[in-house]
Amino acid sequence: MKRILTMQDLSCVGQCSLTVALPVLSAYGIETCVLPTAVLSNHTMFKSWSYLDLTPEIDAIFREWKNNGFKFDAFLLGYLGKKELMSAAERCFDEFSADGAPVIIDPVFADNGKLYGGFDAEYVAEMRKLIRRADIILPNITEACFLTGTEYRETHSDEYLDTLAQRLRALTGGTVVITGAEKDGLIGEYILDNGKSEYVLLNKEPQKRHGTGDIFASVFTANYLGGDSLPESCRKASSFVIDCLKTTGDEHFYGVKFEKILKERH
Ligand code: PXL
Repeated sequence: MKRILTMQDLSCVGQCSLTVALPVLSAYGIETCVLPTAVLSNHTMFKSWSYLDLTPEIDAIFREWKNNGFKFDAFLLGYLGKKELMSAAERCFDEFSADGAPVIIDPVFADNGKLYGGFDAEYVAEMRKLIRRADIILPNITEACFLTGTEYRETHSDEYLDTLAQRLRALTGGTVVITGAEKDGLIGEYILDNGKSEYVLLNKEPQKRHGTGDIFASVFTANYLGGDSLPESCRKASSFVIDCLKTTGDEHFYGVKFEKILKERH
């Protein structure tokens, strides 16, 4: 059985980051270890939140992991929150990777053309460096634009997506999976892997909800580590997110009811 380390925040309320990654990865049979980057009362799409930065605890955690000889077979990074955590992430890859452990990074700092609250150009610049360590990156269109200095557009031609993907590829050297790519009224991923590009597209649900990127990243990672191909992992993750959106309805504004879909599928 694979042992993964997922590094992202713990938002006590909000169905995102660790409260998604932990149940999803575990349900797929993966031993899931966590490195919480911060504890928030709730995610930052609510009108206010508290924020405890856990950077000061990282040294102690790493010291004990070293003492106990822990290694991880894969890494999934999501919302880190502070740029200081990027060097912690690099230390983590250096010190705690089992042989050949893939690094999957969802940059998580922006959406809908804008940075999330609390992020700035410096954070983006640090993320640009961190993704050099990734085997696979999972940015949405907005993050892809910030990372590559490309103009944000709501409609995506093949050329636009290809430019974004090639620019990202030049930054990371790894596989690029751009999420939220839209084509012919469908939505999904634009993948650039080893010089080959392809779309994975499904029907678009009209509503947008918070946390769906985190669900996508977790389901994608679970399937990919389970041996599915990149496009198949994307297709399963997108279809999972679409089912979550369908089941959630309009009255639940801050996330999606992924628990029901997870239960049905396991
Ligand atoms: O879903 C991404 C995410 C994760 N964690 C926190 C967030 C967000 C997006 O806003 O605020 C705390």
